[in-house]
Amino acid sequence: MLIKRPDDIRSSDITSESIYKERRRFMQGAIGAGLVAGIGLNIPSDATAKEKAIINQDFPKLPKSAFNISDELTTYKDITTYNNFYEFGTDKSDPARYAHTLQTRPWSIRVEGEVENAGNIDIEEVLKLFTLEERIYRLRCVEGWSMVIPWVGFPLQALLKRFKPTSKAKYVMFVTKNDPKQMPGVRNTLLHWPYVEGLRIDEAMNPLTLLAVGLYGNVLPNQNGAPLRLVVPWKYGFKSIKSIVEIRLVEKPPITTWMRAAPSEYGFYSNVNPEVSHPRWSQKRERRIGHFFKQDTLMFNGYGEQVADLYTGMNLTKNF
Ligand SMILES: Nc1nc2c(c(=O)[nH]1)N[C@H]1C(S)=C(S)[C@@H](COP(=O)(O)O)O[C@H]1N2
Ligand SMILES: [Mo]
Repeated sequence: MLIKRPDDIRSSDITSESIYKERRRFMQGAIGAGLVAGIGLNIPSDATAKEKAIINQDFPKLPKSAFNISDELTTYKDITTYNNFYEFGTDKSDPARYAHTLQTRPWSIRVEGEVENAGNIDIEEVLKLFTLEERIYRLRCVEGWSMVIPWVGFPLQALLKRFKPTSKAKYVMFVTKNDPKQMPGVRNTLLHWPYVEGLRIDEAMNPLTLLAVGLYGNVLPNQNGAPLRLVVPWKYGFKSIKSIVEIRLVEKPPITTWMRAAPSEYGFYSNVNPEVSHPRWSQKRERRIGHFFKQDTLMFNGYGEQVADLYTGMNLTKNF
């Protein structure tokens, strides 16, 4: 995020393999890598045999969500090898390389603060209690790249309601695990640990806001935020906090990790907005990982119909 400028992405992060794939798609015609309509999730036609073997193993028959978009899916390989998870290093390839040291069992999440029933919930209980579904969402990183990810998850509101937020619960704060033994990157003082994110309560309760436990019909790989991570599709990727251990309902907006690191660059809202530039680069266009040409970034990442109402009357240049 902070470290690389979008211009750096072109040379170093778009692999020659991706460019090769893009050319092949181009030759195959505009529909290119069309999706194989199969059992369970759509599998990109260029998925390797190994990828196909992984896909749909853990959650084979997921209900599809009405919120699913029809954009071509990013490949399993790109989604799981091109990551931001600074607890495991700042390079995009670091999380896939180093996150295997994260122990995701036993794992419990503490829900506390302005709730009637503060307490812990074990990840196994989470998997039993909530109805999982497939949610295909765009993810737009503040750096200028994007992906299309078939998540497995359930609405955050279902979990919050179980703990009964009080009338003082105006914001929700999320906290990532912070263990230097399992997460070598937290020795780096570039960011303040643990990683913290926040939402306004109405954003948290919006039906689009997801807690994800998997992707491509399989449990989340550690590098994608196992065992439980947030997904807020109309906000820049960094709001979607990984490997959550604490959810705290609060009265005041929490100071998030990126606000603390660079308050003039990262605000509390961080809504995807092509009209509001990052101080060091434009947000008008984005590069879909696996594609060669850039495309226009959509207001609220294309989710305006569902979420624009949340911001009526607000100045989104000030509240960036
Ligand atoms: N705990 C934690 N969560 C995090 C991050 C991080 O460094 N630490 N990076 C964020 C950023 S900048 C992005 S773009 C997304 C990337 O999610 P993905 O790797 O699953 O695509 O995770 C977000 N969640
Ligand atoms: Mo990001």
